[in-house]
Amino acid sequence: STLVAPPEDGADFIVVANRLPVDRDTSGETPSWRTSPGGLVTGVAPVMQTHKGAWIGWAGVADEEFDPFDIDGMHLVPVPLSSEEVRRYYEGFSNATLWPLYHDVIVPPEFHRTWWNSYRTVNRRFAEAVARTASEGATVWVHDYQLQLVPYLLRGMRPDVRIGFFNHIPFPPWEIFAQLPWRAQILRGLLGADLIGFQRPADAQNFRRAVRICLGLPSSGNLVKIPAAEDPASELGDTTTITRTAEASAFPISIDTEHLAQLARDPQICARAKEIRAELGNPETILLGVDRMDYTKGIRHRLKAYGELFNDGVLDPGTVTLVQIATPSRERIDQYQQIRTDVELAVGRINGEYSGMGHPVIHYFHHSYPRDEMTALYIAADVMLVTALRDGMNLVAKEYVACQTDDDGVLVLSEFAGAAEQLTQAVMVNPHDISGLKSRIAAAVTMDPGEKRARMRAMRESLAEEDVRAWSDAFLTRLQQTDRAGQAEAAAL
Ligand code: GDG
Repeated sequence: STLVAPPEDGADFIVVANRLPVDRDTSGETPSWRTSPGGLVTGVAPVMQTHKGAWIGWAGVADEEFDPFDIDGMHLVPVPLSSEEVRRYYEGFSNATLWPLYHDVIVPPEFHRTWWNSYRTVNRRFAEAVARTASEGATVWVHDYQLQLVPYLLRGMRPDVRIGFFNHIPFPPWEIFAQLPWRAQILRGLLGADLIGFQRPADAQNFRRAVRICLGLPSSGNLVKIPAAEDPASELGDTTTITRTAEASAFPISIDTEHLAQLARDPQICARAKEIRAELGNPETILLGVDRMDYTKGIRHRLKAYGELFNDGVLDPGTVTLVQIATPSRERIDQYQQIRTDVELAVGRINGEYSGMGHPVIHYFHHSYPRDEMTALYIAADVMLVTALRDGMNLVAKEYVACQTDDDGVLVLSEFAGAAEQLTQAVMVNPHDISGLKSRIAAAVTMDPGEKRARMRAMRESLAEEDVRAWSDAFLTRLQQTDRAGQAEAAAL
């Protein structure tokens, strides 16, 4: 790559993500921007505000270019995408190649060279936008699987910046990752970062093993040694001079625990929780599922187990109901249309078989809700079902726990969600084992109040400490240290 000179008035701290944290609102006379607060915003906002910060990403509107703008104390730099790029880079390579590949190939990933070319083009565009925005020696934090080539490309353009990367989804074992025709390029792309963060130690380990097998680069502990030949910022082309190191380790993401607990204590939201319970006909037990409509979330497995519990006479359709919210997601992708059809068929069958007049056993919603309503649902639910077949973390599980301020609720949690490593007091399930899932759901429904409280309190206490601020602090602190450690290590070799 060609070197890019730092701009005069650049930003010292840059977040790079596929999406900017805003949505375009075209309902009014003049179009405007609405912020869409997510966990990442909470995690990085304090750093954005104390530094000269910027966020670089796509504004969510294809075929349109927007100038940089400021909103809620953040400086946003939009990167344009054409509708063809949305098809190939985003829906294609990101969500129909990488997403299933990184989630244990639950559905078959598709490999298309046209998608890969588009992914490269778009990653280069993002890297160029960062190179033009970052001040001399700036810190750049790149997020997620859509942008895995950005660290390498950026390092080639701007060797002076410090680069962190965080992968929000799992990193697969080599035996699965090896299917990817462009596996070496992806690994090199990530190794352009000084620090590569993953949700679980096992993800970091999978990555380091892939680097060893595929690129022949050994690691010591969490550090990968990068030879000159693999370093876009080095003039030397050899494989024996180690120019720097990259660290790959785990930084489990979390939520804004205190904010959620505050919402959960808000009298209006508590009143709404009671009202929801009444609207559902005051059942003895409310079970809840909240997921993006995605085949990774195990919604079908959950429904199968739930339906069988009525058939077996373990659950009574007169006293139990399940609220399943499946937020619309990636709706133009075939596999997402398929999972929606499958879920809706299962809901229809189970309701048709077991519901009473005015008492459906499943209340199913295919739309999204405001945060307050979600919180009221979390409070109202007696049992939360998180049965993902594979999930990087799963924030829904953590949000549910944070909202149980009276410690009265049970979390059923898949052992295949990253959250299982922190929420160890949950009722753990293997969602593939339908018998096991059934008996755990039944145990959750009938768990005695003392045990419920003890488990919930332990989980709530751990989340009070391990919130999203602690996560971003840990990552960014490590990123500042890694460079120094890396240089010392490289010099010693
Ligand atoms: C990816 C990884 C990892 C959902 N429906 C509504 C709504 N939500 C919110 C939830 C939660 C978020 O969306 C979903 O986060 P998850 O972590 O559960 O899952 P993914 O979307 O797959 O996220 C995942 C995460 O990145 C972070 O690193 O944990 O493993 O797959 O916050 O509450 N929010 C509102 N209305 C809805 O209808 N307001």
